[in-house]
This record gives sequence, structure tokens and C-alpha cells, in this order.
Amino acid sequence: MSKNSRVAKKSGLSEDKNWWRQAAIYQIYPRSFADSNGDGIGDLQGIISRIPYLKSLSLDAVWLSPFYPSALVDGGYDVDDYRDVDPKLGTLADFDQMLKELHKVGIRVFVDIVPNHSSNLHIWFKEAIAAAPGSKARSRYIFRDGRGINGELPPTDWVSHFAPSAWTHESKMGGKHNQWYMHWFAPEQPDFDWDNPEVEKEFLKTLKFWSDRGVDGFRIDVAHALKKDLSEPLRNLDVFEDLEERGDKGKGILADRDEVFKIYKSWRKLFNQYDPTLLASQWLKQTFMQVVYHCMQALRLSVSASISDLSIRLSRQLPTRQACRKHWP
Ligand SMILES: [Ca+2]
Repeated sequence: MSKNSRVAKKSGLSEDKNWWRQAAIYQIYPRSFADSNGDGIGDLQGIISRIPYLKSLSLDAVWLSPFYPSALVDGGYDVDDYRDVDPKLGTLADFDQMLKELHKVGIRVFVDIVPNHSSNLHIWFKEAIAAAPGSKARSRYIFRDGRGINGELPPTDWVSHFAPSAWTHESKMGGKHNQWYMHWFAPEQPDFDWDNPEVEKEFLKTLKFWSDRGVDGFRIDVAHALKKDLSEPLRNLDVFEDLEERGDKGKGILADRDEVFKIYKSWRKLFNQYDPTLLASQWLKQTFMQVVYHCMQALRLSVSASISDLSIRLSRQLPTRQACRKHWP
């Protein structure tokens, strides 16, 4: 029996393995939901204080937006430390208490995991900025030399969500060398290089950390973009790589690449030690990719495209076994 099922037996959680098929899941943004100590910032004790209210909503689960230490450049999706609670929100002991008390009233807990990028304040990025080009520390992120006679131009013309360019010169972050680093979101959110096995290992450690504490599932932020085409020479793409540009062949530059599924297969292997731990992801709206991600769900890998309409998609849009075999042999 896994640790999680032991937790379930001691709590008020349903033992129905299919609970998620018709689930009502409520998103909590911890920094605004409820403030227990009057400092103007919502916190974990605030969530605990509102459990009677959450129970009154007949919820199956809550999904917590990031509560990790963060400078809040992107609302907490710029994570400084994946295995801690922001001191302004509480402690790990508060987290454990919150989880236990939510479970007691039959409410499961999803936490947000942000694997595409860390914040610029994460220890790994600080090490990378201080390190030399070609170093192990830089290989956890995507550092490249610039174009132009003196490397004064970004390595490619990739466009980011939040800034005109997906590249920032390291000098903006205090780096002393002449390289650029890639970020698909804000400059304070450097993208990891998921081709580096150390990155994959580190996230498995983080997922295990929260699974061991008893969380019931993870909502994966930017689930489609972990694997990029970083083969040299890097390809240019002078428009924002949205779904249309990515196409449906799993061969885009920045997202929805076929290799991303290998990551979630390894996550599934970890989660199979727990029961039930689910995965939900977001922004997977393209038809072809939905089929593939749903097939992963059939493998008990991923819940659905958008957690906001989770129950609709789960009940009505699951592909057939034949469709799954076609895309996911
Ligand atoms: Ca507070």
C-alpha cells in the first residue's frame, strides 16, 4: 500500500479511483484568498480558516496556485525554491496542517508545478549567471552566444510571451560574460534546458517531495513547452510561436514537441508509487495535441487540457483506444 493510500484511509477522502471524472475543482490563489494575520497577504493559515466554507461548496478538490518563495514578477509563477513555502504565506508545517485538514473533510489538493522555467532568484540561475560559458551551471538553462560581430544581437529572433525578445543579455542579470539566455516568458523567468538530465532528475525530486507530503495531484504550468528544438544552428521564427505556428506534427521549435511526452511518462512512473496522484495541464487546445495528451490520461498520466473545464473534457472528449494507439503506440 502506498503512503498516499494510507493517508486516504485515515482521512475523509473517497476511495473511488474515478473521483476525478466528475470532480468539482476550486482554484485558490493563496496570496489573495484569506489573510490570517492581517498583513494584507493571503496565507496558508487563511486557507485553513476557510475550510468550513470550502466544505460547504461540495468540492472534490482544490488547486493551489504557486505558494513558493517568489519575487512575484509573474504572480508566483517565477519560483525561487520549488520545495518550500514562501515565508510570507507560512511554513511547510502549515502546509502539512492544511493538507491534513482538507483531507479530513474529503477535499483533495492539487499543487501547481512550474517546470518550464525558474525565477532568476533560483539558486541554479544565480550559479549559472556567476559561471562561465560552457559550464555545468549554465547547461541547466539555455545560454548561447549572440549574433553580430561582437555577439550584440540575440541568438535568434524568437519572441516571448512577455517581452519582445525571448533572449536577454546576461549583463542585465549581472553576468560578466557576453552570452544571452532564453526565456519564453519574462526575463526574470529563465527557461530550463530539459535536454539536461539533471533538470529532469531535479523535478522528479520535487514531485516526490510534495507527493510524500500527501498531495493528490499536480497542475503542470506550461506543460507543452519543456522540450525545445535546440539543435544547432537554432532555427529562426520571427513571429510568436502560437498554436498555429507550431502546427500539428510535434516538430515546433518551442512547444508541443513529441519529446515532451517522455518526460511525463517518467513522471507517471513516479506517481504510480502513489495512489491516486493525477496530473493536470493547461493550454493544450490544439485538436491533435489534445488527443495525444488525453491518451496519456488513458495511461493515467494527464488529466486534461484545461483544468477550468476539467469535468466537461473528461466526460465527453476522451479519445478511443484506437485513436490512442495511433498517436501513442
Ligand atoms: Ca497574511
